Amino acid sequence: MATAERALHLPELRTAEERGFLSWLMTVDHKRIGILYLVTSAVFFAAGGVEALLMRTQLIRPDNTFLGPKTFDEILTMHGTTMIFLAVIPLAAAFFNYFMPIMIGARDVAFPRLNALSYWLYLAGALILYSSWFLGGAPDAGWFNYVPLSDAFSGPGENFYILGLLLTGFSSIVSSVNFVTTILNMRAPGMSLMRMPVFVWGTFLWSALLLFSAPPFSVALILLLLDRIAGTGFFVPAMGGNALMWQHLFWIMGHPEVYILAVPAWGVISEVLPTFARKPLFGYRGAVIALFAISSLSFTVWSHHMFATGMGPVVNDAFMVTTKLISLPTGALVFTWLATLWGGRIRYTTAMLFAVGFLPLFIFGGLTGLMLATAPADLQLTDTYFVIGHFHYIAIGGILFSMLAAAYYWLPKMTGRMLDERLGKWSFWITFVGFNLTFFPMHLSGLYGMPRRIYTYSPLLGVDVYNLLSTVGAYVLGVGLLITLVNVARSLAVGKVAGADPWDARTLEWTTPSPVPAYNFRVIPLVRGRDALWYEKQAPDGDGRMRGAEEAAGAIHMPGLTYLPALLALGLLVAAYGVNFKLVWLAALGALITFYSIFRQMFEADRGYLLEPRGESE
Ligand code: HEM
Ligand SMILES: [Cu+2]
Repeated sequence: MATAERALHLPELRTAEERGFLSWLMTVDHKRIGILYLVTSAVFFAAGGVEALLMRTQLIRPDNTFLGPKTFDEILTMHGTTMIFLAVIPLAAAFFNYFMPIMIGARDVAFPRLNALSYWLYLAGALILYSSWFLGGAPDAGWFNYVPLSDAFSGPGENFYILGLLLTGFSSIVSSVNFVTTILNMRAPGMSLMRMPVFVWGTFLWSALLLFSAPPFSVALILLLLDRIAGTGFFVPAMGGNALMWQHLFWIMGHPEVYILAVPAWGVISEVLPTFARKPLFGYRGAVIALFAISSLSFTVWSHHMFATGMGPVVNDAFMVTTKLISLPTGALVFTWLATLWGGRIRYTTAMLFAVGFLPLFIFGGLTGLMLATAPADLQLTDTYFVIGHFHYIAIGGILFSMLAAAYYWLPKMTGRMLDERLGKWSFWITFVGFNLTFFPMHLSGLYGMPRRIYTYSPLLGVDVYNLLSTVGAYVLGVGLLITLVNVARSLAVGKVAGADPWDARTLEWTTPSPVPAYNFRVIPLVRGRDALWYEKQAPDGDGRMRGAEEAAGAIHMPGLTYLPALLALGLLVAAYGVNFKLVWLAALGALITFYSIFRQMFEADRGYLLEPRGESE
């Protein structure tokens, strides 16, 4: 008889391996869905990166003619929209999907089928957006798609923006419901809320932010769609509508969006720093409270993006104050990380380099943010390259760097193979130098008056040298990122085998084999402290390994494969094209597929299957 103590050291089960293309289409395993998210978001990150390089190539010298104004606007819009909605949010979803359930000691998320649906909706939305290049032209009204640039009189591209982002928005809402439910209901015994890793708190708040911000944005998109295809005038002043209302509805999502991108990043930093400083996170409670404070405050600041719209000094000052308030909890977080490093026995692995590199870049981006939050200063700086410099310090220095830290930290767990540290360090340094070379000069060109969203500029402005530096830097940055890509490919082919716990880490995912088996845990673990694995490594009454919360392990129930979520997303994709081209039959066909999938789902009992421990006699 296996006692609870020894239960976790039972041999792993042989699972009927999911193989082949179809199995990816039908999977409901949170880990495989995480991998789908990771690969897809990497592809779109590359697309957004190529778009960025095209823009920088056009801007390398004044009066350049490489890209015309129309193409530049399309590429600019697609770059911003891609990076935010198709690359960085799903990149966070990739790591959340793969690791959050394991970090709380669960076998899957609460609703595995909904989880698959989230991924397919995201992919459908992304395909709609990108198909615009081949169907009459990409959207060109900027990532915030302001009216009147996006109203009924503008080109066909905006429809793709609207329909694509409606689907990715649904995808985010579905994920959020799933993650919140999972975190509240599926934690292993002993995993109280205040023992959860900060990364899991990140998942929770990411979901909460999306739950409150995606619906108003979806409503705004639907209103704009009606303006464009049904002749309503919600945003058309001549018809009694209000153009500025779009900006409010956009930024009530758009500002929290910044934190939707940042909260996962902070979660990663809060896992990587303690592991490689070999200390617990300093001030865990304070960090959780700060995350809650930032997330709630983020809904009170949206109009700081609209200082220049003539709201008047009273309104401007109110939003200036709420914005500056956010810097208090954010500063507290930064001190949490600095104090975690203080006196630690630091190991500078590549993951740690990216996490430590994050700190100065994020702080710098935060400081220029405080400058922009000063309403009268913003009136001078808005719509200049100063803004582009500021938010890329957050978007790349803050967010992308921590996602790279996450990749170097967690990919060995996902693939079972280590990344090469030498290549990793080259990648870090080249990325770090390239990044600063690209974006630091933008603050200066911006202060000298270089407008943003402009396809060319005059030599008389005197910003040639800054633009040259930015473009050279962008290529250096690209090389740095390519090295990581090569590193990943190399690791998949010939990387060192990782083993369960290559970093001597603290949290539950490192108690499972790498890659993690389909059922995650042979026996659900018993959590006895905040850093569950670290606790066992230190505990005088332990043997350094996790204990099980159950008696001997019986069969494990697994959910069955299904094509229904992918089919539902396909239905909505077809319906979206129907709406776009005003083809009633196509929209009806899409609706039919969608409803078929929903009804099948309702009346089909998923019995799943049992994983039996075979040939174990204990
Ligand atoms: C990989 C390196 C990147 C480079 C070289 C780069 C470069 C640029 C450039 C040149 C612009 C155009 C500025 C203008 O004309 O106004 C731009 C705009 C923008 N970028 Fe990036 N970027 C990069 C990564 C990112 C990332 C990771 C994000 C977001 C998470 C991002 C979000 C945006 C947004 C939202 C805009 C504004 C688009 C608009 O005004 O509609 N970028 N970027
Ligand atoms: Cu904002």
